[in-house]
Amino acid sequence: MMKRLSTIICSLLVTTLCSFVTAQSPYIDKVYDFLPAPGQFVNELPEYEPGDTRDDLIRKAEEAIAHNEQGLISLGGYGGYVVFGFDHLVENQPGKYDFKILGNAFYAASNPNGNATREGGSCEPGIVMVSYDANGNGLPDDEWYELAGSEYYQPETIHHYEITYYKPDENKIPAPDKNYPFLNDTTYIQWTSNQGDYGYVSRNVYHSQSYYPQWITDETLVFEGTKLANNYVDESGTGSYYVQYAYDWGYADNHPNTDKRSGFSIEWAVDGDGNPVQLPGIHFVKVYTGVNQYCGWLGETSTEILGAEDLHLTGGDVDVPTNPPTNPPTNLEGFENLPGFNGSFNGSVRLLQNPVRQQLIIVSVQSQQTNVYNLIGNKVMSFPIESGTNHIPCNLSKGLYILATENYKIKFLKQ
Ligand SMILES: [Ca+2]
Ligand SMILES: [Ca+2]
Ligand SMILES: [Ca+2]
Repeated sequence: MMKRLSTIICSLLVTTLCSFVTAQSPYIDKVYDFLPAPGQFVNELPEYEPGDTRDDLIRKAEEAIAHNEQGLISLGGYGGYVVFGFDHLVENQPGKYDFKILGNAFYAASNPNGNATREGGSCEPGIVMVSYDANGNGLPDDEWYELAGSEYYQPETIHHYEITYYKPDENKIPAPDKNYPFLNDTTYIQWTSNQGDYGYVSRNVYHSQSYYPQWITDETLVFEGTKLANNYVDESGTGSYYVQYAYDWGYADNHPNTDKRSGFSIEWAVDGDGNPVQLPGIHFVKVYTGVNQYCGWLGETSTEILGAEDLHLTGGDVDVPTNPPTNPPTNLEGFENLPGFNGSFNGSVRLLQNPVRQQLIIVSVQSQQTNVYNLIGNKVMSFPIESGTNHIPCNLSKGLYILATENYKIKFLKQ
């Protein structure tokens, strides 16, 4: 009887262990959403077929990148995104890369200017966000957190950027580029942003299909997020050789897949105000194209995704080399002696929209005095802020400044 009982227990254990093991795939299990911004690969990667719905395209994206298929999907121009998930909690292990995202980034074999010290080639950085299934329903309907990569605190990085693309009239009279015959319509798809800039996604002779997602009937497409500074240089000076330089760390499709910097650590997570957040792990990932740039004959820069994997299951969970900061840098190049600065950042104040145009938009949890200093340490503005969102007119000349309260300090760029 004992033997029989232990056999039953053993087989139960084996069954349980087996189901436990088979339930944990290191790779993407499911794609939950997919919406590329307009671009030359839209409706091709994956392919739109007449009659396809949004669900069909989500399924096609899943067939391409889930289960280690390593097909390729293109997220199009700035803001285009994919949301995917794992079948288990990807653990946040301290000091370790936790998961990896596969793109198609590569470094150029040659650079006409011999700028060998910078890694560059085809690097199309995508912003990565993560989510923990807090309500346990298996769906990505919980809080999202951005992974603050190397550029997060750079003054050129714009947070809360919002772009609107306008559905094109496919039969409009094209406006070809006189100098670049491969651009056959330079006013094809118009876009505007909440920063006051605007432009067009051009059409080129290499891709003749519509660049606007055909399964979307809306007249406009709106995307919101963090926008990185342009990362390309026309190294030829004549538009024939563009190099997109890699950002340091923390972005998808930014370093080759063989580079450990295509890995991500969940410890980099911040909330919408930039406050660091410690998560036990994550179930869901969102990636969106993080630059809004156009490189001549290369077209718009678009992040591509081939897959993702849990590095704790594939054995690639090496140490994060330099323990990058998840807080704003505390060594602000000599400005730590500014009056009232105690060297810590408690997140009670945030500067929205950096670069600054006509006004400083400051969110604060308390009323307090606020000062602005120029780069030689002179106080150039001083004003009180209230609890809540403050709109402070700013007519400073163009340049870099420091905004400082008692316990918060940030560099900003006045445009
Ligand atoms: Ca959920
Ligand atoms: Ca980690
Ligand atoms: Ca790419």
